[in-house]
Amino acid sequence: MLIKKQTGIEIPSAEITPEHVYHSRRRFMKGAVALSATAVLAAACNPQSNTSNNVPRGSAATTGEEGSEVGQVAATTDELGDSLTEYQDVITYNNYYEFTTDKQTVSSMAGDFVTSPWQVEVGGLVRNPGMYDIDDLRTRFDQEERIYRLRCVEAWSMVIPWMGFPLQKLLAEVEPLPEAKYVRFETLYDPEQMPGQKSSWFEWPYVEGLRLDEAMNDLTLLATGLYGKELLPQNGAPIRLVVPWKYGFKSIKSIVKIELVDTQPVSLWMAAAPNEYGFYANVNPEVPHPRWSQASERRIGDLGRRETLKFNGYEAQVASLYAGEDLRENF
Ligand SMILES: Nc1nc2c(c(=O)[nH]1)N[C@H]1C(S)=C(S)[C@@H](COP(=O)(O)O)O[C@H]1N2
Ligand SMILES: [Mo]
Repeated sequence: MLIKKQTGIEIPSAEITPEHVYHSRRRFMKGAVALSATAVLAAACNPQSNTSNNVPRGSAATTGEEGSEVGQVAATTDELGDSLTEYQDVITYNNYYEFTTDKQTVSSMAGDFVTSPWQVEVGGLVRNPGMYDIDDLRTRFDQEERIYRLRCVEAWSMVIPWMGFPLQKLLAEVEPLPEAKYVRFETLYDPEQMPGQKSSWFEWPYVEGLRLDEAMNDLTLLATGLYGKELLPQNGAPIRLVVPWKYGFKSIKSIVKIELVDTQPVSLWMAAAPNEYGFYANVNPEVPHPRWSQASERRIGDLGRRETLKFNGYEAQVASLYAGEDLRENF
């Protein structure tokens, strides 16, 4: 039986140390600490700093405002029969370090983020580079609904009905050259709008990458909406990547640049924690994170934990991408 909580999500039981706290501590101990770092550390470790933040202006989360309606949600479960995560949970429990490392404050902090006008530059090793306007991207390719499980590396997960189009359609249009081996993605860099980018813990902007064959896989989605509504800023508006068989951090938000390249991109997380986050980051219950197991996960809205599935349950669709490769080596 599936037991659902009555009242949205609760603060996670912090069975794991949140990433930013750990890195703060680690760098602190290394002595590589600037003045602002002390503040970050204090904020991260002080539970009161979480509650002092919940008074922001009218944002989606605080007003209950939703994204504009653009479609309908056809199903109530994914293909495994797992229930969709409540919309309110999807838009109020977010990882978006450009705003804050506090998941439950992202939605209010991101409320005023300007997502229009917006352009995405697609270039690098392609025959037809171009600037795409977001409105063009929304209408040029059929918007499909894709219900995907999202598995965060922190061992929580959701089931989200996305809307968008396969990245392969955009790539087909720009025509990667034979030398192109990887796709590199970049989030907007705008510290005035995204205060988290003023933090020197990370090398901004957020960067992610895929091997070209991963990028061309039919599951790989450029999402512009969820739950039949336009994306809200906290979920990566106006356009973000969704790669459901990889840990959530690969699904980069608010993309402004897509570049075809011949060498493996270095992602923000690879640079920040090279011993923890590899380029591939495929969901794999058998490969623990250095500090916690990945064998199980907490589905937001459920009680208890469930087993984590290899490739997040998408083995049939993606295992062939890694035939003959060592999945531990290639974490
Ligand atoms: N630019 C950017 N993209 C990002 C992140 C981020 O901090 N910045 N967080 C990632 C992580 S860790 C996860 S789990 C997912 C969360 O997506 P959601 O908030 O829409 O559920 O976004 C990913 N994309
Ligand atoms: Mo994540």
